[in-house]
Amino acid sequence: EHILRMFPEINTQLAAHSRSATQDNDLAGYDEEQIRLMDEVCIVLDDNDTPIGSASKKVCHLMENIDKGLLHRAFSCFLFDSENRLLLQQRASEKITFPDMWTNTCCSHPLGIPGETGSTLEAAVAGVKRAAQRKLDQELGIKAHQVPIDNFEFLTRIHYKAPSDGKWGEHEIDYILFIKADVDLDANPNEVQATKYVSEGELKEMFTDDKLLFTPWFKLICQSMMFEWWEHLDSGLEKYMNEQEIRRM
Ligand code: DMA
Ligand code: MN
Repeated sequence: EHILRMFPEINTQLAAHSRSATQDNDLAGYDEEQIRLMDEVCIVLDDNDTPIGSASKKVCHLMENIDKGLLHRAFSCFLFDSENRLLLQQRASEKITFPDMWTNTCCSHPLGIPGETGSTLEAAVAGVKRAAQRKLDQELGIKAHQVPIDNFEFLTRIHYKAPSDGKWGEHEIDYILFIKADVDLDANPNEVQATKYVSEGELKEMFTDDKLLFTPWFKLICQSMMFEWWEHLDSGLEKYMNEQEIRRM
């Protein structure tokens, strides 16, 4: 409860105390659509992933709040085609956090709305799967019928913190979701500037190219479990699924 006292910006109900991002000095000069998305409502968490309130995407991503301990819920989706190649995206220059960087298929936040929140792990997993289906369409133009909710697999949760540029950053409990699907892409240029399917070898090769930038969470996941999970995509992935413990990174 003390974290709520530290953050007058956090709403315990959905009443918006803080000023709308569209009329905000912190956001002057950024892309209009990305500014609008900073008004999305994120789920604020305690260290055990229990929802304790909500706050705007803007409030959750300001380093001055993160430095005081503000934490929110997120997901990272990894989509593999039938040849087990991973779909990567390069973030648009318009993104306020981590622009131009290569990363996993799709990342975002479940919203503080009924279908996407959840206090039990089971309900939270259902919520992030819905959020993943929503954002795969918004970022990459992948229609929901090609990525049915029941085809997402939840692996584990990663708690990590990463600054972006000094002013902005991430501090999240990040739900890792895998899905195998052959999909049609129609990338939204406000979100994604390039896409690429890679094999394990091709991704390792990309990491050796120092002209390419990668997001910190994608690097953390690749340095830890990614390649082991990838090896088990078609057999034995079950033993990595539904991990109860939060991995702290
Ligand atoms: C946020 O991703 C989630 C993680 C795991 C970093 P993002 O910055 O791509 O979110 P959004 O697409 O909603 O801006
Ligand atoms: Mn975030």
